[in-house]
Amino acid sequence: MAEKRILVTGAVGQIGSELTMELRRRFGNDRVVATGRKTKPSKELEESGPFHFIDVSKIETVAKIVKEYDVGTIYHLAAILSAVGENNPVLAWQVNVGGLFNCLEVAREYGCALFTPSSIGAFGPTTPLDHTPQVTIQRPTSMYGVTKVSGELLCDYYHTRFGVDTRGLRYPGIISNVTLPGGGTTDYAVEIYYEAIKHGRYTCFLKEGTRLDMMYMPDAVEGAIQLMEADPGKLRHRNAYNVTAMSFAPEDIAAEIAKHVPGFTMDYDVDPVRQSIADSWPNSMDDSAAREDWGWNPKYDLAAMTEDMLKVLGERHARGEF
Ligand code: AKB
Repeated sequence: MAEKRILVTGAVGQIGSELTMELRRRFGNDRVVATGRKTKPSKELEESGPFHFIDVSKIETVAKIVKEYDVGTIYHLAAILSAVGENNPVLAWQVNVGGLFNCLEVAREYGCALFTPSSIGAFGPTTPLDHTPQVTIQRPTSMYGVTKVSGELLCDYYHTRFGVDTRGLRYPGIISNVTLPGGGTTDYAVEIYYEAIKHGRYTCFLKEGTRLDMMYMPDAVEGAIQLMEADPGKLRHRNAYNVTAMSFAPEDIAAEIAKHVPGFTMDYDVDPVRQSIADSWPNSMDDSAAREDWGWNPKYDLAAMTEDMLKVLGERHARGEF
């Protein structure tokens, strides 16, 4: 019998574009079906394996692909990020909750395993903000957070009630150099590298002292695949695991960049919407449950990530890509 295929939704997005290519490298190009909603995929993504446009808020479009390709695992990444969600709460609910609900229903019907990211956004101002425990108060104040908590509950429900193999990670801010993030609160930590290379300076929309958990993309991709490959018997949590790799404030990342970009400077022009979202999120999470249950062990800290980001983006800039 042919091996079941893997479906990635949101494959054109920040995480999806890199996760899809890594899944294709590991499991074979033809085994990984990439999907997006509107944005044109890169040439590499489109030509290395199957690609389709679907709309996760229309269940029949998800079911059709799952049936046609005999999908066994869904990486459901299509989502609206926190700042965009705050500007358009209705859209955030429809995509983040409606889309996940549809994917869970399809997973139930066709017997698929399902990965979906939760976020540090699933926490709120009444959560302990330092060493945030795996199981704790979750009363977020952003619409994004409301959709993430709802999604975690749905994953728990589908696992307990229907036996769907649901797995998830509470991602922190993800820093990457292939596809830009689309409207999150932690985006400053990506933009700062592009601006450092282009202009040697950056204006930050979060204020000094705003500490948040962060992670470099190679660890984010590895974590998702590692969790999906983990022994199901070892997984104590089916909603989402806390995972982090580093925690820093804007001035820390600026200081690290300045070690490589002489004369680099940063000033601040605070965006009140994103600042208030960031203030409601943890400073640093406790990810010991992920370490114990399935061996989470990120490789990149701030120094190693900064070195790699500046090298990769420096090469892209020299090629005239931005
Ligand atoms: C966002 O800032 O919205 C995301 C997240 C932390 O979930 N990057």
